[in-house]
Amino acid sequence: TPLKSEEAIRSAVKNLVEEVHVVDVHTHLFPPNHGKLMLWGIDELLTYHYLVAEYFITAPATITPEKFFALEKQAQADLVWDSLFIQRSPISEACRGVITTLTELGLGELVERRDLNEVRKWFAKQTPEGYVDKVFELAKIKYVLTTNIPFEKKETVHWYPKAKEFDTHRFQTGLRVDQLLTGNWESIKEALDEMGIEHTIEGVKKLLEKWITIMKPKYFMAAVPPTLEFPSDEEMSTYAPSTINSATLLRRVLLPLAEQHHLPIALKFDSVRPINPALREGGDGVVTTKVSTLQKLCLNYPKVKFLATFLARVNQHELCVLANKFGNLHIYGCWWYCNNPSIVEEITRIRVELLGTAFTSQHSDARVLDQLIYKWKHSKAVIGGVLQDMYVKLFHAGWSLTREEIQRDVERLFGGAYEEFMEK
Ligand code: FIX
Ligand code: ZN
Repeated sequence: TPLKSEEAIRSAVKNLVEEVHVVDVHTHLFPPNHGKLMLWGIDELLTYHYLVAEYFITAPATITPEKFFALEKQAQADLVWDSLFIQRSPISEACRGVITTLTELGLGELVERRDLNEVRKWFAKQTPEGYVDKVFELAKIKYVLTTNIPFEKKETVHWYPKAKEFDTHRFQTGLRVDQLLTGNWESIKEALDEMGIEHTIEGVKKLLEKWITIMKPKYFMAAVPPTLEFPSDEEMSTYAPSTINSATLLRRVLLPLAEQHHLPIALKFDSVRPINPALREGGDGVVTTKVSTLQKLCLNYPKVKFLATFLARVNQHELCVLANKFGNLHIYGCWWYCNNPSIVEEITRIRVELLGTAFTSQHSDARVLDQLIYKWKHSKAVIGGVLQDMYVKLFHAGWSLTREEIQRDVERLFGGAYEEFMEK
């Protein structure tokens, strides 16, 4: 039965978005059996690189990044807590996220008392396995995609020579290959040596094929360095066979592998790393690159599927137009510096207006398990609000809507469209 009024539509959309179980198409999470790689709990939340960067804007000159990072995690967390939550109100998006998370976990009273040590005691009573269940349930997650880097020893020990079981029901893998696009030959060489593979382009292909067999990834993923230009065939043909750089690794390794193994490539554009190295993970910046690099990829490689997200706000409109032209391109999420309510709202409006439901409205990029709770709650509030407006406009245009129809669309925007794209 059609919904009869604007109010009925608004309330149905609000409720359906709140209740939908999401596919989180990009995170940096690990399952419990990957030991220390699984980050969770209050001290990890407080030392998230977004908060560490924010902390340093306020930190006294005596606490340099070097000194800060030399401290124990708990001491780092104490500094962040004192500066960003006690000395001033935690109104930034990253700070508010910590509060939302704790509140949703039922720790509102401890937050009210600003009692960090009691919060720590609560977390000390959780087990990693039990906590994964709790967070997935609270955040309403179907499954997440993880970031798995075959060039990072601390990760590969969990896979090779003997692979640990991966809870693929809730954690699906993504093969992260930034080293190819940055042409980081040193680190590629190390990974080749580890498996006794020769140092050639063919060798890099072999290496990645091994990792595809081991990790069974759903896609390749890489951040695109701002300097990477799509090389012309002419340029490619002039490379000496021995020259190994990012252009060769892209054209002769990554793209052919993606095609042969039917693995989409998820790209992230517009980050520049690092603009302040002392801040470590928090030191990366945003830069506006050319959306046409992606257009050339989509056009020249029609058999390869691309997932893409851009960090620069100004590129969002151009990206939507591109996605409107290429069936082998799927937009996902509002990444990092775009994952703020004001920008999520703007981006979501443009996307719905140009693409309907053929995109993935958000990914969490969570590094700390608990962040799933706030990232999804905050995003859903904004995206849900935008969708309410869209459906109300459609209603006033003369289109009747049922709750089931809205539910179908909402499911697409929070994971269904991604799954349809992956199955294409
Ligand atoms: O490249 C990425 O996947 C980025 O998301 C991260 O490197 C970044 O540090 C981050 O966590 C942003 O949200
Ligand atoms: Zn990420």
